[in-house]
Amino acid sequence: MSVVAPTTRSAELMARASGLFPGGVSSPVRAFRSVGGTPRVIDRALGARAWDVDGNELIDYVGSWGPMILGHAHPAVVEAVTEAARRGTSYGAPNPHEIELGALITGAMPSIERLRFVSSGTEAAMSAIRLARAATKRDAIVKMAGGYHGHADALLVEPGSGAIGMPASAGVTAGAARDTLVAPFNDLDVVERLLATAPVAAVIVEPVAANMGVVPPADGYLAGLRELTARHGTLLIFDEVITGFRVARGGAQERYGIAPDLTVLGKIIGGGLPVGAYGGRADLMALVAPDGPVYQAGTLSGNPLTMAAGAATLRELDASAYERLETAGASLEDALNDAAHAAGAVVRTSRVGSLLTAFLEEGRYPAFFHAMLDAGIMLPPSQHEAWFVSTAHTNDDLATTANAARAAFAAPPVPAEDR
Ligand code: HOZ
Repeated sequence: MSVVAPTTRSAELMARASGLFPGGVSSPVRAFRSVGGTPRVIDRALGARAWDVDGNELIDYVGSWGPMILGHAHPAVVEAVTEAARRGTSYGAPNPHEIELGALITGAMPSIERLRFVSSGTEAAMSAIRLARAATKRDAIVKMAGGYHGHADALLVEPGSGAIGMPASAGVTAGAARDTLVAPFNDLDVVERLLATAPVAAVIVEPVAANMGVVPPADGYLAGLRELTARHGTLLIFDEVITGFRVARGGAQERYGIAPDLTVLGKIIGGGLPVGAYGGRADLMALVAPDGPVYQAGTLSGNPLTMAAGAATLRELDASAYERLETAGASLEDALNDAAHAAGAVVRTSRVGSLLTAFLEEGRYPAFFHAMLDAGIMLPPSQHEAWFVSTAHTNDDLATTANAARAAFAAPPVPAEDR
């Protein structure tokens, strides 16, 4: 007999939240609009688990949308943040933690010769585009349909994540969108045509698309982008906000062996605190203020808590961590495929390392999602987001997840009006 967990306290808090925040949330996808129902309000999290305010224990594959690669409240991260906080939370001046984190990043990603810390992936992508435009003296950029690079105006054209399916956000002016050209992901022909017809400052791409569900690059795609951009004097920007330190220590650029001109980072490098960074070739980064004319600044950029949390996280991510992430991701994918087969469900899994999506038949994700949640498994509340496996997920957690999936894959679809 399955017992549906009480969620009264979550419902009460969400009722209050909806009077305070649009959708009751601080970021749209958390509002459960694409799966229906009421979000769980989270009280605390430890390792691979989160507990909602009603005391329900959940195995967590959201992982704060990527940063929690070591699981929640990892002792080394908690200690680093606590120690840093005792020394003050922000100085508006250089601090040793940012120097350590900067060196850890450049050590892992050789294409990043210099970098600048900011406070979110949005800020990092926006700044990288500004830099590319200044360096090339060109206005146009190319992004991929369903590619998500945060919510700067020029990048909210055919975006992914919570805005997937929108041509652009309301409030983005025609002027801001005019210079953004769009190509389908994994289609080199369209990129080639765009670069041949207009002077393009940069091609920005998630090297593994992870905001339309996980979609790996086709063989030769990233190499093709590298070759085409080099041929046309266009910069290649990898948005590794999700893939950086996730699909390999050196990110997708290490995994696929392609060096971009500029890289955008976020998530893991902040250890669960707000962060972003952009960096790349030294000659390009020399254009950033105060060395050069491209202005960009931030009160909380490089703040010591984030930098300490990020450095502590990266120090833990050794070769054995990546081996574990790879095996755990692969065994979860295999178990999900077996569960789907046993349930007679049509499911296509897509995975790169510890990043995966189970694509269900059209309209079936909401029922699957809720059946999993009722069984104590917290998945992203959208078919178009990635699941994140951490080093804290045990083999038992993965087996529990697969068992739950076996029943959940068979859940009847929720009618659209009930979502
Ligand atoms: N844009 C994030 C997913 N791709 C969601 C962030 C959040 O809601 O926390």
